[in-house]
Amino acid sequence: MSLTEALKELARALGFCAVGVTGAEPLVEAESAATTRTAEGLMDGLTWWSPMRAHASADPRRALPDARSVIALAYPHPAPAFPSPLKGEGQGEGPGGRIAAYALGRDYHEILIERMQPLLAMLRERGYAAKTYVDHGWMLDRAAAARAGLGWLGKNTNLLVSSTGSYVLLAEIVTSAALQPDQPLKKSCGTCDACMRVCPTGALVKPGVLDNQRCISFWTIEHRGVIPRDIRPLIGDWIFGCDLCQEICPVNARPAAPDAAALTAFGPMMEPRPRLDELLTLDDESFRARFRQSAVWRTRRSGLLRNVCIALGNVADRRSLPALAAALADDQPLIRGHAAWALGRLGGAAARNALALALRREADSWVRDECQLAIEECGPLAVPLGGVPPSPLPPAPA
Ligand code: B12
Ligand code: SF4
Ligand code: SF4
Repeated sequence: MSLTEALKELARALGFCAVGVTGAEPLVEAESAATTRTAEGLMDGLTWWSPMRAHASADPRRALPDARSVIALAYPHPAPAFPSPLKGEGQGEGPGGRIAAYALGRDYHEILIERMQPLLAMLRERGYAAKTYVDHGWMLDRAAAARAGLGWLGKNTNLLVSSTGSYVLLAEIVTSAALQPDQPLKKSCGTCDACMRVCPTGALVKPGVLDNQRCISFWTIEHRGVIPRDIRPLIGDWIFGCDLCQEICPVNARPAAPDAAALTAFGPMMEPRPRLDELLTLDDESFRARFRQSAVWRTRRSGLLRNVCIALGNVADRRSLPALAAALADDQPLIRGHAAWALGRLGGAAARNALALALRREADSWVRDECQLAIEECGPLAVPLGGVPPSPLPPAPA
């Protein structure tokens, strides 16, 4: 058996659902796509992204000058537990938020790095140099996978593995070994454009082209700080990532039976639709205990609770009013300001009272603005607060 065949066999035994090889030449077309998108502002907001990074990520030899081959790997992640419910459906005892399926178990970066170790060992035992990449390394993962014949790039920009779909995570091993290359697949989405039509924000601006600044996944995972007011209503009940353009994909609707052993690497799955008002009670310690092992950790507490407030504002279930009112006293202004926005969406006298009380003690100017705007969205005070609210509040009705 050749080294290429041995590596592929081992990769499959390790749970990778697709493995292919491509040469270590630069990913020229992908670099051009990345450069164009960067210039057009479609990558704006990713503070760690730059044209220099795009250029470096397209060159597998950058970190390993004697590289000859790239082994591209796809690992399955659990599919969403159920399709997105309609608004208000399945809310049980209180409204729930949605977490993208890839993040429901253990952080995939760790899983893929672990699973690649025997492949690295096989290469190194034979005297070859080898370097791993999983997502955060400087590599264009999808482009490498497509050139290595793992699947095709869908109109939702994701790599679609034939008979498996896009619920996969990608990794590469760049090596000095001269392996037998595979050819790119001659497959495409054809006339289907379901993902482009389902995207609630219009983020898929052209087939295969994503405007980062419109993608829910960007705002809920990558963006630090305040989420613009015009974006908030579009986020729906997503609190980490978004799977809508994958859930609709017909290739994902009929996948081959998932490798149960591979999925066990993700460990116990967290609740895919956690209660939003409960999440709002997490302090730093309980947030750590609940999410430290998961990709959700990336947002830290303040980012996740910001997202939770937005989801609560969108679901607009009055049962969440006490939790949102309590969040107006959080020590993080980011959470207080988004909680104020959510209360404005709920509206009514109780929300208005809570906002007016918060405004009296609030020192942060952005949170004050959010409180004032939210008060304007609520109905008039049912019970006057017993004092003249600070300007520019309208006078309480007699
Ligand atoms: C930055 C980033 C994001 C940004 C997106 C920024 C952007 N505009 O690309 C944000 C935070 C929004 C994001 C979201 C998601 N991401 Co992300 N992300 C990345 C990251 C770190 C870099 C991507 C990148 O280089 N973009 C630059 C553009 C130019 O490259 P590209 O997206 O690969 O685009 C290719 C295609 O669009 C294609 N193309 C170009 N023109 C055309 C035209 C047509 C017609 C077609 C069909 C294709 C096509 O060529 C491009 C080059 O290969 C990669 C990891 C990595 N190091 O590569 C993960 C990665 C792409 N993300 C991943 C995942 C899982 C997601 C989410 C599904 C998570 C979620 N559930 O919320 C969403 C999907 C959103 C979507 N519809 O794409 C996986 C994708 C797995 C897969 N099956 O493809 C990756 C590879 C991480 C990993 N190692 O597994 N992500
Ligand atoms: S992840 Fe969501 S917001 Fe982003 S392109 Fe897909 S459907 Fe649109
Ligand atoms: S939904 Fe249709 S167009 Fe979009 S990625 Fe899937 S097959 Fe391609």
